[in-house]
Amino acid sequence: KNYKVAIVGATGLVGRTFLKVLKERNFPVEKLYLYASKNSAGKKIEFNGTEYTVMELKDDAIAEDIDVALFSAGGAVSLEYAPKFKAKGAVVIDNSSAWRMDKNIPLIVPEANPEALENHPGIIANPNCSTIQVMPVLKVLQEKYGLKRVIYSTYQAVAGSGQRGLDDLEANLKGEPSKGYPHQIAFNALPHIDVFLDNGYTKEEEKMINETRKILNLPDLKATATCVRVPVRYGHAVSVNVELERPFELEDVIRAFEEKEGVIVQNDGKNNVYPMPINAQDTDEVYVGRIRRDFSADNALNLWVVADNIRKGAATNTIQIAETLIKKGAL
Ligand code: 11C
Repeated sequence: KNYKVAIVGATGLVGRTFLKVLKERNFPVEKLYLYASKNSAGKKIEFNGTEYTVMELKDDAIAEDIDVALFSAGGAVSLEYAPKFKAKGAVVIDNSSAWRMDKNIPLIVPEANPEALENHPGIIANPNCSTIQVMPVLKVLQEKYGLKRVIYSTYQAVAGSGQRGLDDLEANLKGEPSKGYPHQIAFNALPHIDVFLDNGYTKEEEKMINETRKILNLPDLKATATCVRVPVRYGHAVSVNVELERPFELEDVIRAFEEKEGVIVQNDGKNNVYPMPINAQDTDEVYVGRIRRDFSADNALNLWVVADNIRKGAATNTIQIAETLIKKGAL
């Protein structure tokens, strides 16, 4: 069967990547419906030999025969329109943070919790990019040894802020000030992603903690995070310190990562082999390296995890959720 696919936010950074990834993975598309804001309506986009015109997102433009709608147009649009698309019979897979922590909405990384798609309610949430990329790796450790505590420190690319982040970095490199970030990002590091909360954390840090607990179904997992924006164009890196419930042998951990679908081990520091954003760019895998024992705690491990935040962190994971639904006969 081929599917009628809607993309909401079709002209944004993630929206454009949806189209690229659908094409690359030969997703069985029968027809596309492309939606965006008024500013982008009327643009023409070619897909598999057919030219589509981007439509303005409004109630009377929602087609009646959409099978699956991929949303990446921000939380407010998702909150308003996901239920409207669902009411017309579409399954919505949403990239925004709007639905993620709703207890009725599954939050999915296919390599970690595909079982949570059973009896889904018609809206499915795609996690935050920095969370997604750590899940395939942590799932391996959870299954083999149990998780006791996780400490994240992130190094996040400007593409995480969309086109505006990329534009700020380029502007800074020409000596111009940032328009989106509160400070210069070129040659700098900002310990500030998303808004600050009253408890001193940022919302990005809170998202990583809460989403990890939900995806791994460990509501009491001890977890903390520090999220930092760095002047990298594409690809987030996360330093992960993890305490396990049970003892491990390092070579068993490495072998288990090597066997995990979607994970590539790059772990040969002496030969300068370790994951880097510049190599992860434009790929769909999660890369793990710097795998080493943390001698300061029992059963503890340090890891360095890198992925393309726009692909595995957003577009690819969303499309993998749709592919998983197809496999389960749920689309
Ligand atoms: C960033 N992780 O790098 C953010 C972007 O909750 O979907 C994605 C925000 C989200 O800025």
